[in-house]
Amino acid sequence: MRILLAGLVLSITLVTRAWDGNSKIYGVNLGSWLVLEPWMLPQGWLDMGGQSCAVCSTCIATESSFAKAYPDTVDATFAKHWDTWFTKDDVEALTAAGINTVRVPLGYWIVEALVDRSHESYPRGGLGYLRRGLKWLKDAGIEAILDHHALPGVQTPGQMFTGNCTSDVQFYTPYNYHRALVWTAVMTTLSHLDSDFGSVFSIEAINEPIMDASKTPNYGTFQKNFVATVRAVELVLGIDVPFMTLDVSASVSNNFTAALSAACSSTIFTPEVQSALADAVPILVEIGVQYELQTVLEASSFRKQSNSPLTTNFMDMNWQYNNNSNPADVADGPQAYDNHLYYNFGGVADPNEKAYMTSICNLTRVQNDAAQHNSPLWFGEWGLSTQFNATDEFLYQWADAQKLAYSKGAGWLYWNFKTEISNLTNGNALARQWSYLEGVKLGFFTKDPSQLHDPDVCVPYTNHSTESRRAHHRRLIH
Ligand SMILES: *C1O[C@H](CO)[C@@H](O)[C@H](O)[C@H]1NC(C)=O
Ligand SMILES: *[C@@H]1O[C@H](CO)[C@@H](O)[C@H](O)[C@H]1NC(C)=O
Ligand SMILES: *[C@@H]1O[C@H](CO)[C@@H](O)[C@H](O)[C@H]1NC(C)=O
Ligand SMILES: *[C@@H]1O[C@H](CO)[C@@H](O)[C@H](O)[C@H]1NC(C)=O
Ligand SMILES: *[C@@H]1O[C@H](CO)[C@@H](O)[C@H](O)[C@H]1NC(C)=O
Ligand SMILES: *[C@@H]1O[C@H](CO)[C@@H](O)[C@H](O)[C@H]1NC(C)=O
Ligand SMILES: *[C@@H]1O[C@H](CO)[C@@H](O)[C@H](O)[C@H]1NC(C)=O
Repeated sequence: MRILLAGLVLSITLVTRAWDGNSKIYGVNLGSWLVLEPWMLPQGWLDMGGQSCAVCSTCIATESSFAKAYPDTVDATFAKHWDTWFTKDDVEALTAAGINTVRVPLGYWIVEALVDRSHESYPRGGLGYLRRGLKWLKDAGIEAILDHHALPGVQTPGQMFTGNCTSDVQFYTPYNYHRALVWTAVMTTLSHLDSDFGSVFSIEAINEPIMDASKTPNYGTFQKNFVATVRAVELVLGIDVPFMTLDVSASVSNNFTAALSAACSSTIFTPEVQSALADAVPILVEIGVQYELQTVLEASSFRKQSNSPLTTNFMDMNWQYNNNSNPADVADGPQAYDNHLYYNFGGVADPNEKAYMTSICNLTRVQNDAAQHNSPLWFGEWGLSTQFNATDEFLYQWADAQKLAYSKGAGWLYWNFKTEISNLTNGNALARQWSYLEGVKLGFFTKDPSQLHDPDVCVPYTNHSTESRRAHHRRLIH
């Protein structure tokens, strides 16, 4: 439960802030909303003025190249996209489909002050749409994970989802780690103090860093600083943080930004955390003005009595290799882990039905992660897409088997809640294997996400007995 004192208005909102670790996550990503990936809406992107090319660095195929090409109209063009790609009707459709959680991919540029406009360009105004969407989700009882999906300096080469398709990866540097921590301080503050953010229970530090840890220097230190930044903001808010106490002087107890400012000089925080908090203060003041949150941020009693901490979230340890750090080492309070699994890009299983089923039914990622203390683990991205032309009959099984595998962990979040249906996507050919709502419509997903068409779908692929294999063989032939 959290209590917000806004002036004379006392509002009490029920929020199960800390994810209890038991309830399963049945979720979807709100992809291509606040970080637009043109491949998911090819016609819509062309209509906006974007371009299509085989190598995304060679044309207008990302938000930054779009913003650079259309400096005068980019904000209005994107406002229209934000307004229409994810709507209240979508929230109703997700509710009807039993979805209880969403993962919201965000760019660093949603905190506009972090963009260095001398050489970076991104659309402005996304935060207003994020607030509106989170409020709808809260009202619908759907919880949200804020996913820092596109990092300052770009965290991985050659991808539309980083907002800037480039081979020049600059995220793993002190300057950009710092910007990501400031982003974290701002988002943590809003998650606790802006009632529209009431659906948020977790923040993910970084989506899909480079897998080869030798190319992500000091990522382990960043992980530590990420947790420390979230907990530092929470300590100022009066939320219990293990082994730490902070006296917030009465003189600032009605002005959160002032209290945060004062906390920056507290030596209980490392210099890097102090400086991230300090840089977040003026940004919060600005956001307060822009979104009429001044009362909440600067003129309300903010100390919490019973608010629970956010769940910090990282890609799991097994995402990386080559002497990588273990995010479990830096946990301080509730923390969860994220793994992504796609078969269509290759490298997971041979491109045929049997190999896919054998692989997913034997998946050991949950146990492997648990052995590294990376629990709870959710599968924050997965899909029905395949390297071969899948039949409808296979997709029923493929959906069931993946849901079964991922539910052995904390649950799953499908990529994506929807994709475009147009001539450029051959009607629903793209949506059939990438859109959850289309998959529900086509019957691949059960109406209740906790259910399966066939709970025994994996029995033939896990060698408990030769009898079960035969039983399945009959079913395939049938
Ligand atoms: C998975 O199941 C198959 C079929 O029963 C079995 O042959 C195999 O050894 C199992 N393990 C792995 C890792 O594939
Ligand atoms: C994209 O990334 C490159 C390489 O880091 C950088 O030089 C360029 O300024 C970035 N572009 C934008 C528009 O942010
Ligand atoms: C709250 O504190 C901030 C940071 O010190 C300051 O800029 C702002 O004026 C204060 N607001 C009020 C309403 O006192
Ligand atoms: C492994 O990483 C740690 C911490 O980042 C570092 O101190 C150590 O030198 C690395 N070891 C090797 C063999 O690269
Ligand atoms: C898959 O279907 C498409 C469209 O019908 C066809 O062009 C393609 O050759 C098929 N691919 C395979 C591997 O069968
Ligand atoms: C798709 O193409 C057909 C035939 O060219 C055309 O009649 C129809 O209007 C197009 N639909 C859309 C949504 O563009
Ligand atoms: C499955 O089969 C493999 C090899 O055929 C075997 O090593 C393994 O122990 C079997 N697993 C179970 C659970 O029977």
